[in-house]
Amino acid sequence: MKERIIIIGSNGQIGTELATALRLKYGQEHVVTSDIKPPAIPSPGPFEIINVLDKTLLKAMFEKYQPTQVYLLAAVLSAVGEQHPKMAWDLNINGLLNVLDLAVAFNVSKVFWPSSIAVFGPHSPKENTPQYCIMDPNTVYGLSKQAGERWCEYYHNKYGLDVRSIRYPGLISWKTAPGGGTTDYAIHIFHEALSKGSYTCFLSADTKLPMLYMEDAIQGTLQLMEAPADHLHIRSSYNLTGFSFTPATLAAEIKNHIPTFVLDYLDGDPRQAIADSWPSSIDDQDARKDWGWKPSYDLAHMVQDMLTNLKQ
Ligand code: AKB
Repeated sequence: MKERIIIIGSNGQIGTELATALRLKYGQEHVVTSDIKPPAIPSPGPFEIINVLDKTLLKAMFEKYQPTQVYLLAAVLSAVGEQHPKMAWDLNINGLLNVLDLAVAFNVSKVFWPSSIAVFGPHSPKENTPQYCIMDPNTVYGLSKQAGERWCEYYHNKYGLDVRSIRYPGLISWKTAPGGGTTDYAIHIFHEALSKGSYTCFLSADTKLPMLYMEDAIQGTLQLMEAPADHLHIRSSYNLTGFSFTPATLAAEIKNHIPTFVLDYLDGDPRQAIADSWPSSIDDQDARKDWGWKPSYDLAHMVQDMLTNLKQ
């Protein structure tokens, strides 16, 4: 069967790179990208302007393309979510419900929806956070991702919808800017290390968070979407990680390439409290067992790749 794929929210950090990978795999015309605005750099292949909260237009897009797979990436992230809590809840939850309903109505074969380490909270175990544990998220983004996971599992159990999901940690990439999250510092630091030789970090030196290089995130997402359905025993969302680091360890690694690099820290940023409520490291053994997840980048390899690409 020829796949017909729709990506909703394709202009963002994940969408931009996922669209390229899916077009390479399935062919340009088989992947429709969509967002609320045209992309800054137009890419070849079909594109639609869509707001996932506009049910009428969304349904028209499903009617037009009759998708076999849908990737819903439109979301408000953690830091911006705290500034606009109701808007974040509305987009993250009602956008998801609109897509799940249409996916059932149009017999879509597979749906992908990203969750996040933000589903965990201050009472979740900090190190090697397991798939199942206490989850008490205290950001609107985390609340919406946790509720979204419950909805995904519900649609799978109740309507047989093949919905698949990953709890992404912080994603590090050089092609597209991050979109208003707490882990964004781990990208800004590279840009400023190269342009100014210094960076002021909004998280403290010892704030350890789980992270993943975008190339691995895209490979992992494709791997999960290709896995046989009966191998997947988690229909909420899979824990996933690459490696964990603090701003201080990241800076030390950058200094191996730019010895004069200077990192200092800003006190009192609201993103610190968000980071403090999240895990420091993640246990992703279910993803490894069920669909063969294995990241290929470690911290040193990621830093080298980021600097090489951003220099060009
Ligand atoms: C954020 O910082 O909000 C995101 C995430 C970890 O989901 N990058």
